[in-house]
Amino acid sequence: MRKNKYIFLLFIILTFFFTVSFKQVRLDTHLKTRHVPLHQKFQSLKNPFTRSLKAQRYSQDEILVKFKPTVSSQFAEATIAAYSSKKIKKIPKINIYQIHIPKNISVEEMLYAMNRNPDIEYAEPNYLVHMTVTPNDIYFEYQYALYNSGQSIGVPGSPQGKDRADIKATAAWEETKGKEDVIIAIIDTGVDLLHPELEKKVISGGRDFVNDDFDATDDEGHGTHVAGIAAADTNNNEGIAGVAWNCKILPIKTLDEEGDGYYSDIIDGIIWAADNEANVINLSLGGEYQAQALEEALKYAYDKDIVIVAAAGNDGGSVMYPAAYDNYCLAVAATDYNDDRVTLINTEGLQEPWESNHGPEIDVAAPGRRILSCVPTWYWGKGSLPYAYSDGTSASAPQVSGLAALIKSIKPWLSNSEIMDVIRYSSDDVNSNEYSGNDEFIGYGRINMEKALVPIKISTSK
Ligand SMILES: [Ca+2]
Ligand SMILES: [Ca+2]
Ligand SMILES: [Ca+2]
Ligand SMILES: [Ca+2]
Repeated sequence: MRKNKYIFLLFIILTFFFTVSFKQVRLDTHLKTRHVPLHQKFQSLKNPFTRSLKAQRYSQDEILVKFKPTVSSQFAEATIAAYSSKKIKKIPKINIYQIHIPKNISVEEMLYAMNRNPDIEYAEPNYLVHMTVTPNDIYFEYQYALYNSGQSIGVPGSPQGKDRADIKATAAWEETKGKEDVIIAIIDTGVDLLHPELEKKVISGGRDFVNDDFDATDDEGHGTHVAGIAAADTNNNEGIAGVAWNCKILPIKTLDEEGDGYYSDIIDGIIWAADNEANVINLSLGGEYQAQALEEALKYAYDKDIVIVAAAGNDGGSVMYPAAYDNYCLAVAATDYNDDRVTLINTEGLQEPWESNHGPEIDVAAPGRRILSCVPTWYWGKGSLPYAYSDGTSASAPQVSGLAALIKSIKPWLSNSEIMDVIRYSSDDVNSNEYSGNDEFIGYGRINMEKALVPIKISTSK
């Protein structure tokens, strides 16, 4: 048997990575009706949402000018004309002129000139206002990891999260929702190819190294959950939002129906992903042991410019393999809805308390507590919706994979190592009180999609 030569290699125990089994948490049909008013309420939240202004994004032929209070309107308008500009309108009450500047001068030059005029209080660009992007997926409000307004995490009675302890997805989606030619390989238990949130996202039936066929259908559930987090069909009025709205999924089954697998299958999966145009590889799995063959497979994929993201593990011990391969992987730890690292202390009282693994190999963290995503349509049986909450660094890693795919979409010229650095250096050092800077618990910090994707951002004045 092919596996014999790898007999010395050890099992990868998937349960390390989703220590807490799926929680249905009443995402069943009776909740559906309750969702209608919530959905409407969510939509109406659009207007007061945080708005952002981008320094590089302002009108190229209009500016706003305020004259000193001693200046008459007549004189103000004559001054505007003297700059070969035209009044568009005067904004009443605050006496600000919106003006059109001539073609032969740039906004910057005009602002420079006008701001030196003693009759003018100030002149500034006419910035564009962007609303943060709120997808219409009906369970988006339960996805605190993407946008946390301090809402109750899940069903009523569940804990309250901290305002904006999230990965800033909505602001990042202004910048990009991803390109269809960017592919995330999900090396896992497979993916439910017929799931309403995934069927349009998978580029093929993928590859199944457990049963040696070309149909990577998920017979366990884990891979479907991971795939949904990274790139569920988004803004389709259904289910959840994925991090990478438009990027595609390449399903690769290397873990069996129990969630276990041989290193040999993981190795096959990594190489197959690398040979089948994956841009990002997500590995929400791991084993305790180093293996040179595994490292070589990672190198093979890395040398093909692929970003490799791996979960750190959930047993509170040292970082597992492959995540611990510093040269090739982004190792992802788990935080919660308060931006705290997941530990045995803050999961006390759970059926299965767990802790995010730690060590110098950790690069970044992402939320891993009560993460809502897809499960196979057969999972709960008839009459229930195919979504579930789950816990673990397995749920953290695909958020990072989704972010890597978005960066690749908008900046295809960046190398894998550059993308990995962008993810590291744009993250928020949310434990700086205790561990300033890069540390072995959350690495550089909880990822911040907005900082990773939006080049310059000026907040609206308070
Ligand atoms: Ca199969
Ligand atoms: Ca959706
Ligand atoms: Ca590392
Ligand atoms: Ca830190």
